[in-house]
Amino acid sequence: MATADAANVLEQAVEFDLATYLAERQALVEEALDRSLPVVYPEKIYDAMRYSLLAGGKRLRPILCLATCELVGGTIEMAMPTACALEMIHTMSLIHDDLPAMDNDDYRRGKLTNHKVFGEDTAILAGDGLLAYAFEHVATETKHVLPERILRVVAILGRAVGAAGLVGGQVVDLDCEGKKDVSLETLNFIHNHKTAALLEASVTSGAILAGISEINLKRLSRYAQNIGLAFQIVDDILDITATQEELGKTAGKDLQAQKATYPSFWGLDESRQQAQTLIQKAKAELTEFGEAAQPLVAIADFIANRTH
Ligand code: GRG
Repeated sequence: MATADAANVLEQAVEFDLATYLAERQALVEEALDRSLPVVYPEKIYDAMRYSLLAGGKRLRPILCLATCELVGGTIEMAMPTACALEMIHTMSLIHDDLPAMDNDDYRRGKLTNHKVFGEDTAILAGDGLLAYAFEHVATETKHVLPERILRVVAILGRAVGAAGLVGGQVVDLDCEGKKDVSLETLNFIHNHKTAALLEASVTSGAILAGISEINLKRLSRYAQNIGLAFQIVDDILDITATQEELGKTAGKDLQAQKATYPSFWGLDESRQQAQTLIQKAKAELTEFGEAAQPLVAIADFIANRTH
């Protein structure tokens, strides 16, 4: 695509009504999540799973999955089970992250954390239940998609969750606690795995369900890796600059725990700059997709400018 055309796509994205787009998608995702997990016996575990799954949140991962499926010509219906599975996996990681053995937090999404309400034993099991159910849900509920694409998505989700993804990032993060000599390389490893891996799986899975080409899949992967790291830089900034009310969780935790963060390396201004650079790089990967990529362009900007 010529440079002028690329600039045009970015300009049109300014006019794109992201707030309405996000609100509509959030409503669809909320409804699908609610329907995905009815309460049956033993009610206690379903109540605990639903407590965190339906506690709000931006629903960014499912929205990205729906957006890339549509970008490649697929439908919302094709991607919704995977979109819900991504939110189940994300939610389980938050439940486990908040446990006393991990980050030990009392608040999440503006509510008491799962273990504070249901106890540690049930919170661990609620996370496990959501994780297993995510895979079941993709396998049993995905309709009008070739089985080999569904299988590929299952493999992508598994990799994003395990030691090559969230678990690997979390383990290095825990190892680094209290250390003063954490390198930028290690910090990048942690967040490429803890945060960017699931965002990348969100972006690629939707596109795979709709049958994307390998070359365009690589473009979307690079888009996702860039927004993933930018997302975490902004998360670190917000931990310093936002209030508990805005975040829905305890603010200032990184400073309190003397954790290595991007602002601790670069300061706030340079961190903002680095996030902007990553967002520009992410958006540059979308030029080939033309106007259809407007939602992804706008979501990248939203990530850089978010306040919670
Ligand atoms: C996945 C098997 C398995 C275990 C979990 C605890 C753990 C291993 C990993 C930690 C993952 C984690 C909590 C990463 C932080 C990611 C992050 C920036 C979360 C905040 O995401 P938002 O802002 O939250 O999208 P909302 O509430 O809006 O969904």
